[in-house]
Amino acid sequence: MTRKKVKQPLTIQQKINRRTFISFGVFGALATGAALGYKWLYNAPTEGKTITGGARVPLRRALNKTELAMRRLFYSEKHLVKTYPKSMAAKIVRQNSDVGLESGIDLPTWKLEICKSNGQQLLISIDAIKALPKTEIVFDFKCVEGWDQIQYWGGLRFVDFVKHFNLDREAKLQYVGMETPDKKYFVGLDMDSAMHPQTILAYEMNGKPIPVNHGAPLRLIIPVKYGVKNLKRIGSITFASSRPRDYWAEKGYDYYLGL
Ligand SMILES: Nc1nc2c(c(=O)[nH]1)N[C@H]1C(S)=C(S)[C@@H](COP(=O)(O)O)O[C@H]1N2
Ligand SMILES: [Mo]
Repeated sequence: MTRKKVKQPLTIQQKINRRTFISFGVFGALATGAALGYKWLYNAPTEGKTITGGARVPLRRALNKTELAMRRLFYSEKHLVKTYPKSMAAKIVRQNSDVGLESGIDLPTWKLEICKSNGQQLLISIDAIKALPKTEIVFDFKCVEGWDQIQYWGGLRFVDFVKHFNLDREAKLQYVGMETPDKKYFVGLDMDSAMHPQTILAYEMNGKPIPVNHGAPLRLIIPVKYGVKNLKRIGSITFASSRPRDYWAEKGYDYYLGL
C-alpha cells in the first residue's frame, strides 16, 4: 500500500508565522521602493531659480500634468467665477501693494505696448480701448494675504482685445506676460486664463476711471486668479511659448495661482 502524502493543514502558529513573514516582505519591498524613489527624486535636478530652490524636475513634470488636467477640467465645464449685484460692491476699495507704481505716470501720453510675434510693436491709446464694447464684472477679489472683497470693475475683455487687434496668432501661444511701464512688477499668465471670458483689461472701478493707486489708466482684472496676478498699470503685453517672468513666482509662490 502506498502512503499518500497528505498535505497537513497549517497550524495556527504556522499561519501566524507565515503571515508575519509575508507582511514583512511586502513592507520591506514597499519601503525599499519608497527609499529608492525618494533617492531618485532627491538627486534629480531642480528647475527654476526660486527661494525654495525650485521643484525637482520629475516633481515639476507631475505638477505640470496635474495643472493641465485641472485646467482642462476647469475650462471644459466653462467655469465662471461667481458674480454679485452691483449693490454688493465695496464703495471703499481696498488698496494693496504698489510695486511698479512708485514713479509717477503721465496719463495723457500713456500707451499700451504690444509685442507681436513678427517683431512688430503696437502702441494703443486708452481711447482706442475705451471705444470698444465694455464689459463689467462684480466679483469677489481674493488676495493671497488672506483678505477678499466684492469689487466692481469695467473694461475690455481680453478675448475681445485679441480679436480686435488681430492678435489671434499670438493667442495660439501658451502664455501672456504683462509688465508695468517701469518693468518693476510683472506677471505671467497661461493663455486659457487670459482668454477666459471674465478676464478684462480694466479702465473703470465702481463706474469711474481707475484711480492711480489702483492701476490707472489700465489694469488687469483676472477673476480666475489671486490678486497678485491682477497687475496694476499695464505698460506692455507680450505673448510667448514659455513662461514669462513673474514677480511672485520668482519669490517662490506658485506660478499658476489659480482659484
Ligand atoms: N503693479 C502692481 N500690480 C499689482 C500689485 C503690485 O504690487 N504692483 N499687487 C498685486 C496684489 S498682491 C494685489 S492683492 C492687487 C491689489 O490691487 P488693489 O490695490 O487695487 O487692491 O494688485 C496686484 N497688482
Ligand atoms: Mo495680493
